[in-house]
Amino acid sequence: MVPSSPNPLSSSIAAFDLLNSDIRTPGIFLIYMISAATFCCSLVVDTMNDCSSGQQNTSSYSRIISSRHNRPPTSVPICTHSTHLFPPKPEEAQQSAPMGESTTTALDGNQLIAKALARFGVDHMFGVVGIPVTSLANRAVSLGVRFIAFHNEQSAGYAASAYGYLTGRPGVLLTVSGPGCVHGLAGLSNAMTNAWPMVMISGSCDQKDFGRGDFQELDQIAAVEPFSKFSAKAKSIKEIPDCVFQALAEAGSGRPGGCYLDFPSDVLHQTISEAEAESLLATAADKFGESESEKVLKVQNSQIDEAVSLLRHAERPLIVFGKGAAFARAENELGKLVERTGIPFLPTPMGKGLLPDTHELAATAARSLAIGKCDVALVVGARLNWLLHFGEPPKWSKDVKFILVDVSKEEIELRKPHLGLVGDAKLVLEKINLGIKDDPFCLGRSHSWVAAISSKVKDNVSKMEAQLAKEVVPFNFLTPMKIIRDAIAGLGSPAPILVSEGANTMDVGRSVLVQTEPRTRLDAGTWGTMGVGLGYCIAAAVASPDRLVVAVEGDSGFGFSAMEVETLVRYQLPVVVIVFNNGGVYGGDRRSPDEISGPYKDDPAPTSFIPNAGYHTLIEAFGGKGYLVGTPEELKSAISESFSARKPAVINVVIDPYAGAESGRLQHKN
Ligand SMILES: Cc1ncc(C[n+]2csc(CCOP(=O)(O)OP(=O)(O)O)c2C)c(N)n1
Ligand SMILES: [Mg+2]
Repeated sequence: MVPSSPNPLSSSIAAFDLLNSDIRTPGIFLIYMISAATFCCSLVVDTMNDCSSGQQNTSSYSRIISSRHNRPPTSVPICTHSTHLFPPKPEEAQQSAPMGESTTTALDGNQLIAKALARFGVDHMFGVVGIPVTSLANRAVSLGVRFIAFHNEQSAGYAASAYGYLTGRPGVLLTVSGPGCVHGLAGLSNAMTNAWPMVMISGSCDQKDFGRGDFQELDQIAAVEPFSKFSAKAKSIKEIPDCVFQALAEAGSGRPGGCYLDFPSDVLHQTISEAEAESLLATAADKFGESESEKVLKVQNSQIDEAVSLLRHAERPLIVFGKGAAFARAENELGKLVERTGIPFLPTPMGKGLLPDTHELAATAARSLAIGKCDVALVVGARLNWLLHFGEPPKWSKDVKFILVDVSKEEIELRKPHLGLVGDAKLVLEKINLGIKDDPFCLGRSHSWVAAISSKVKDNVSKMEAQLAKEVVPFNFLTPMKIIRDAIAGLGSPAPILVSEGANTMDVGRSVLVQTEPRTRLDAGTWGTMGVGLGYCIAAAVASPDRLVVAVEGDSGFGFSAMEVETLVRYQLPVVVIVFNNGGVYGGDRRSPDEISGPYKDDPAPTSFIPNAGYHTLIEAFGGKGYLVGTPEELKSAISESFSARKPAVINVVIDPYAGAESGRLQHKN
């Protein structure tokens, strides 16, 4: 234990004024036996209900749908078929095809879901298989959908959410029922919070056994409700195409977010003729295809005129943008606006790179001045939440006029800006640019506001560079961060995707590491979520195969998903994970001895992990490359070798356990 003392790092970082962000059990055999018996009974019952007679029941089996978009549930003709508890082999599927139809063309629920996903354009799925979804994963693979198999649904869910962000198309997570679905909620809620498109698909227990304590039974529709913008349960095979298409379309429409699909085990094993499947897929594609992905633009020309006028007449204008603008791929329009008007800009953490951090109008290193003194702030695809101090004094001036550009009307109603522009960031910026083009204005370098910001930036950057110039061993955070920064810069374009989590590690990294290309930074995000790291790395590597992925993570942050290093090695992904190992959450034990008493006072501190843990050996256990480094030379050599190899690697960087601060830069929230 050490007495608390003022932290040299926090004061030097404070000077550099940057954005704060932020069973299988032995009993399974018994279950199989019971399941097999149930299967025989249900076959008899279901055969009586078989729709080969052409009868349909549309009243009592309508699909369970919950949508925050108030879309009226679509009534789907329902047909119950014989149920299987195990994935039918092709020949079994043929046997269970309804009488009178060709026995060579029957599809089961797994195949139909896979077809619907592939037809919608899903190319990757992330997840953990098991009862009842293993066959679904295999069916999808057979149709060209790559399945990335994880150790834990949390990581797979984070991967799906980041994949949605990076590609602009919903990332898909597959989980088993009950506990798998619960683990997946981590990813689903992360997608909702970050406004990233994602669909979680879970198998669920047999419908006729629900409520009787079935294997991994859970009311999954109720469980996902707080974390999804839309959810649906297919209660019959015929409902599958509509459910899949609608969920995928909803995930990306309006404000993107998480959607959920529930497929009971019996539905996965029902069968349908190929002809009928094709017709249902075509209908679903018609209903939920293109129209859902239309971009939102609900602004009047007069509002655009007002926005232009506010910017034109502002004395101290500022453009703030976030990951909503990154998701909308608004970089070109932002670039035009900044070049044309000469207005300084400030990205939020994941907005970094939309315009290069090195741009002369980047106000990142003068953040307090920029937000504290601006009189008009155009905020694009960024929420005025805690990350932006709610847009309130004392961080912002009380007279600042906000022009908010957001895809969600509700967000604008919540923040009550001076002017709200509802629409996709790229489309709204196009209109603003057009509005300015006819009567252009530009502040210019000598404008007092631009000059004040640029002078503050120069001042803070030179203070930071002076800190970075010192080689401190045992490592503080700055010395290794500078080495990483320079190595990344040396790679040029395409820039690597940077993944970052941790407290001190992420805070310092955000200040020091430079982003020059859009969507090249993934971090703990709006929720400050630890554990996203490896899932994000995997998503980034498969979404952008031309880019190296570099993760810079605290040892605690890394530990949340560290087993996924095996996944990196299994798929041979070009990911280098650099772990800042300071022996725990924020580093060493900072409690004073008189602070702790009682029978467990000699236990390790809640913040402490095993000192000098051999994190690099984790990846070696699976055949990946591990490095243990403690000096600048060792770090440079490990980085140079692993960056060129483009193979999975973990660099374990030993950091002084007392170099950081408790809660990093969020001590005021502690
Ligand atoms: C899911 C989740 N659990 C717990 C936390 C609380 N928390 C914030 S930062 C952090 C880890 C900080 O330690 P480390 O990653 O080693 O970074 P360091 O400050 O040591 O560089 C934790 C556990 C969180 N943000 N998210
Ligand atoms: Mg740590």
